[in-house]
Amino acid sequence: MSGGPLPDDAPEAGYDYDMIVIGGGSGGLAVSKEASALGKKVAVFDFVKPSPAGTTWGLGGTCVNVGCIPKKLMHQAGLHGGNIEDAKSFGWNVGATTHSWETMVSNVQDHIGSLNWGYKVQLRDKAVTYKNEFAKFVDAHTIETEDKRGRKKTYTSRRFVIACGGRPTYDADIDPSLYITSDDLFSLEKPPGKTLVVGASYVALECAGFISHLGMEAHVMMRSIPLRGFDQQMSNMIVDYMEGKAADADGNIVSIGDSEGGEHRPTTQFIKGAVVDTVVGTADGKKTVTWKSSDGGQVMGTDTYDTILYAIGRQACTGALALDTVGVATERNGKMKTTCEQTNVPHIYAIGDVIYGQLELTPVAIQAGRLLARRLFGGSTMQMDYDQVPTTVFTPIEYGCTGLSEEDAIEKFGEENLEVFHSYYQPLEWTVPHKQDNACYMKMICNKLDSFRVVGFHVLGPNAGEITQGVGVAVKCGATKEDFDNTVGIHPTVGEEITTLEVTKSSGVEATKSGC
Ligand code: FAD
Ligand code: NA7
Repeated sequence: MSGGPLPDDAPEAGYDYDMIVIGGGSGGLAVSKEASALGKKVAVFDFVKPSPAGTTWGLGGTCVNVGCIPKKLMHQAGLHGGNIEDAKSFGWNVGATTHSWETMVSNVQDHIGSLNWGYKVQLRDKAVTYKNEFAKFVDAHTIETEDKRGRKKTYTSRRFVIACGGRPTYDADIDPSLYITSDDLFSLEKPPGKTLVVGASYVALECAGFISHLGMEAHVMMRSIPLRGFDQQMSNMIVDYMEGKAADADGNIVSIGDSEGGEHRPTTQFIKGAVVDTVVGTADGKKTVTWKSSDGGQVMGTDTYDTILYAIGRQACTGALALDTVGVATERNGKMKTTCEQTNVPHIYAIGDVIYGQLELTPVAIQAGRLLARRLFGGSTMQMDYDQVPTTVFTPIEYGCTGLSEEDAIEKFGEENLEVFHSYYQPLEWTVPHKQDNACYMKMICNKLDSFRVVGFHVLGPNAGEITQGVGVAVKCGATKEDFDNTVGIHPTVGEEITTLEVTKSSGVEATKSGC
């Protein structure tokens, strides 16, 4: 179809498609498959511009290629190192072990390749047109696209869904050839070696965690607090664990591994209250970093690294969409404010990481996409609920949570109206290898004014994600503390702790444990 902009109420048959989706990641694939299943003519455009280091990848977006999937697999690779150590205590005669980064990357990338292929097959089976072309708007109902050979085309659609996600933020003051981001890490051909991770959130701590657990030195440069937005007690406990510290029986933070017979596990060094000042490449390909205090002040230190990994947040990829030509408003970070996933332009919708003020998580993008398609084309009225979304940070000690952080709960309900039940605990499987007694912790935040309804749940320990997924359902259903107490535990599991929490923070009674 050609011609100028079509009126918004033009018959759907007048356009090339009923719906064009820009971005074939978690959200874009979900919304396009659902809309097609509901009988609509749908096209999805997905194109990956190479990172400054030249990395590119296939269909499926961030999660599959440079996010959740390779991250979780490499986290698992790191945990296996610890499992091999633990196995000795269980009687296994384990010889000298080494880790091959190259083997891990090759196998992880093979799996990703199979997922990329699987998505193409799914789109074909579900009659969604897939174009490996980069899209931008030229008018309200038309996009112009460009493929990798520079060939341009235009397509029209009745509706659009912007699902173009985000890419890592780069430090404008540092030469990008001197560092990498999460876009590059998971496909690095050689091990990163001694690594400085800049940033102290989700991506930074997860990557530093598995790098150190794979046997390389990892330092984290944290300019303020860890895991901004997450419960700070839990976040600081993660840092303590990564630094090789944990609470003793009296609740004091001590270094582990120092005591005789104590645990020896890989640690990560934190450079706190600091930001990068300069990075200089050395003749042998290393990078010398100088850092200064984050209040902008004096130079604090310098060190030389094999790799610098920046994980200082992500920018929405909306800058290249020419959204101003169609009047879609964006915030300073490039994200869009939406109402029920609708932008300020009625026939243009947004889902996933590009929505302003919402969680950047794969299942959130998928759920929002599916529900949007069902509302648009299936007569559904079901809205996406962005509250009480469970999530997990895959640091060496995993952290799962759902509902409010303690800080947010206090702000919302008032400290006097909350009761926090908490406990340190030791997974049974940690006892034989004598792993730290009080590194694992759980707390349940309850609203006293509402039958002790659980408004926040937080757990630090092995398999935290698996536990939190189940608890997430209960919390979403409005479970009270009594509901958890009345549920019979599964023994001996870590999860049974949710049924036995007794000590309240307000009582001041020690919640630490020493052994089983
Ligand atoms: P994306 O998946 O980013 O997809 C957007 C797609 O659009 C991309 O393929 C992009 O190349 C393409 N595109 C962009 N612009 C255009 C254009 N103009 N034309 C055509 N195509 C375009 N979430 C979790 O739930 N659990 C985790 O454990 C987790 N771990 C993560 C680890 C890392 C290191 C990172 C970076 C993220 C992680 N996330 C995790 C977040 C998760 O990956 C994102 O929330 C999710 O991928 C967002 O999906 P999306 O559909 O919004 O965008
Ligand atoms: P986040 O969650 O946006 O966090 C960014 C982190 O980087 C945070 O610790 C920031 O510190 C820090 N930061 C930001 N700018 C700088 C500079 N210039 N120097 C040093 N440190 C800086 O980003 P992530 O990449 O971890 O995660 C983004 C999403 O991807 C996340 O929601 C996951 O779902 C996947 P601050 O706290 O602001 O001081």
